[in-house]
Amino acid sequence: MANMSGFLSCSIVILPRNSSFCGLKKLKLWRTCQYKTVVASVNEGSKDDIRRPKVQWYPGHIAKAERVLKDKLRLVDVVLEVRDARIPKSTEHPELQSWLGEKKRLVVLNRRDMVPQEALSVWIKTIKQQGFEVFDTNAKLGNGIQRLRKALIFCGKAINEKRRVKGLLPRSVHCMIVGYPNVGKSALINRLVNRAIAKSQNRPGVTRTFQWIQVSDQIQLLDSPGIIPPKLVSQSSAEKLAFCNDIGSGSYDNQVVASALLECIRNVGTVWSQDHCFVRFNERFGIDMLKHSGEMLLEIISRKQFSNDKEKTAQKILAEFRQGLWGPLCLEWCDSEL
Ligand SMILES: Nc1nc2c(ncn2[C@@H]2O[C@H](COP(=O)(O)OP(=O)(O)OP(=O)(O)O)[C@@H](O)[C@H]2O)c(=O)[nH]1
Ligand SMILES: [Mg+2]
Repeated sequence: MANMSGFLSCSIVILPRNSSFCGLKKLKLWRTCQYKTVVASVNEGSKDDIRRPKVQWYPGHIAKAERVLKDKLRLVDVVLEVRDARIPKSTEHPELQSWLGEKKRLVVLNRRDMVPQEALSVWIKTIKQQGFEVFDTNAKLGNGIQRLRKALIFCGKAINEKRRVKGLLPRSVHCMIVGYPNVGKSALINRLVNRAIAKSQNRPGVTRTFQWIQVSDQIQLLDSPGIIPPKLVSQSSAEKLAFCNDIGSGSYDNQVVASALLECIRNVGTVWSQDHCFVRFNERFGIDMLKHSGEMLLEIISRKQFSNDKEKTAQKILAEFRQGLWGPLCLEWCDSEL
């Protein structure tokens, strides 16, 4: 795991006397370098990652879902790609664009309630710069849904205008919802339809079949099972999917992943004004997160509160993070921030 001790112990810098301008410049440069190091380690993981057991998940039902999804794409006008706002980079399917070709792709950053506004704004700006229309939603409570609905109706109008020119009758816009498992695809559909029509539960792999859902006479949605690439982009991304419960729990070791999560949070909390998480963590477990490595934190909490049961401790840590009990946290930053 990235060793942050150097960064932390150096966070107080003594500037030489009467060199305020030059010193400040140096400090800024030094901070930028540290920032880059931390962001790189958060996004890419460190060399030490290779020492940890690999997280890999590609069950048969996902392989099948990918095949069907490619086939169903012929039937849709628009694709709504749902990502987890806590890890927008790790929940972007690397092959999606090549499957879509010229088809319209809208990006939804869901779980907006689970990340700080600052992080959300930066991600929205970055994805917009990549040429996509972006929507931020909370599919659990329904925030941001109205804007999305309007955008889909707008897409439908453009399609029907082309149909009218060709002498065809108008029809509803056909939109497929795609994304990694457990990012909130079905919850989003339920919000768009205003009733619980698609099965939505807090575990990956709930939706197993493709299901057409008529939202109104203007919009028809296709719910789809979560997909992930056969080989995950990097171990750092794979671990983040595990932190966020976006891949099957059978594919990783809870203790390894919980330690890695704590290490990751030690990094992101330090850099991106997300340090409320340290206070919350201290309130809950009575430990200063910055004083120990992720592995040590797991060890200490297990000793102090769980009679040395490290598995139970790991499950508790993962559950608390996934419930958002340490406050809003975005676990990855965009490269454009570097
Ligand atoms: N806090 C929060 N929870 C959400 C949000 N959207 C969805 N959820 C919850 O996340 C869990 C997963 O949602 P689903 O809609 O089943 O996710 P999915 O992408 O359809 O998952 P699969 O069908 O397994 O691929 C559910 O418990 C939802 O209530 C959100 O914006 N914020
Ligand atoms: Mg689903």
